[in-house]
Amino acid sequence: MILITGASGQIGIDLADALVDSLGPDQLLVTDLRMPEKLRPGRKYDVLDVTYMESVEKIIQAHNIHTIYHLAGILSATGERHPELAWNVNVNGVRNILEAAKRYKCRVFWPSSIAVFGPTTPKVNTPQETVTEPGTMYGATKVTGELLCKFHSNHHEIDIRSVRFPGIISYSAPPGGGTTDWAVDMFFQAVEHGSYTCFVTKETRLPMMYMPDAVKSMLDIMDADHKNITVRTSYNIAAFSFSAEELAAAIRKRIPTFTCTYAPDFRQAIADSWPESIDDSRARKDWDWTPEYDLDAMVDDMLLHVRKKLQK
Ligand code: AKB
Repeated sequence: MILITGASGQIGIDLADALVDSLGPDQLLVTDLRMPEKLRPGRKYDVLDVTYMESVEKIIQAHNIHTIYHLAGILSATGERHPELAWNVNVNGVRNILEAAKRYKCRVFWPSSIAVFGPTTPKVNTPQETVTEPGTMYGATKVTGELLCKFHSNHHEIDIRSVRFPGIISYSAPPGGGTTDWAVDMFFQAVEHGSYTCFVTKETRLPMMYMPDAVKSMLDIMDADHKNITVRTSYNIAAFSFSAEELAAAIRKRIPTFTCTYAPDFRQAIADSWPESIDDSRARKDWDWTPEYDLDAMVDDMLLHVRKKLQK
């Protein structure tokens, strides 16, 4: 059986749907700190706090888990406000999962982030192997996680695969506590209210990706031949980059009355420390990574689904 941790989060909901679609029902155990209000068919639910090793082991044993998508984690903005929580959940969580994967011979997917990069990293077309000196606690936990993945892959021969996600745009579940959340909020506010106050400046440009491509990246890397995986920290992956002003313009093309104002807060400094664009040639070469959505296709699809969701 496959285990997803943090399954009620932004990525977990869509990944679970994709796994149920491709594997059929009853292959999936979805877990989070609390049971969700709405249970979906085709999967089993349980409660799991990944910071407790005994709980992680119990779940893996009880459900005969062979593959783990370890998505439980604290994002960048929450991590800056609650650094100890971020360290506990992100570092102790991944440590427990990797330790359990070693004992029970599980394969693991773990998401890293562009947050491993920082002010001293080249900002444009950021290479796979480069300076990783993040200024945030979230970034520090992701660098540590990447090194733990590499250590366990090399020393214990666990099959761990990872990608460095950019900001992810989606409509199923809201992101929580990230610096790139403005790109999602802008769609919902544009459809609901026709206006949005953005918490980064209009010039802020970040790498982003539409959720179907994020899900595709996880399934593709997990399907790839073991011998082709040459990066055991985490792979750079990219789809497109845009500034807040460019996203607002793309939405305005479809909703001409939409207005966007800018009121940067503490998240601006985090955004300023991250790359503008990412070189993902290694992922393309090793496991044929290719995103399907460009900016226009993403905006069209997002507006369609957000309108449906908000009944507008
Ligand atoms: C965040 O903004 O914290 C995340 C990320 C880029 O890892 N979306």
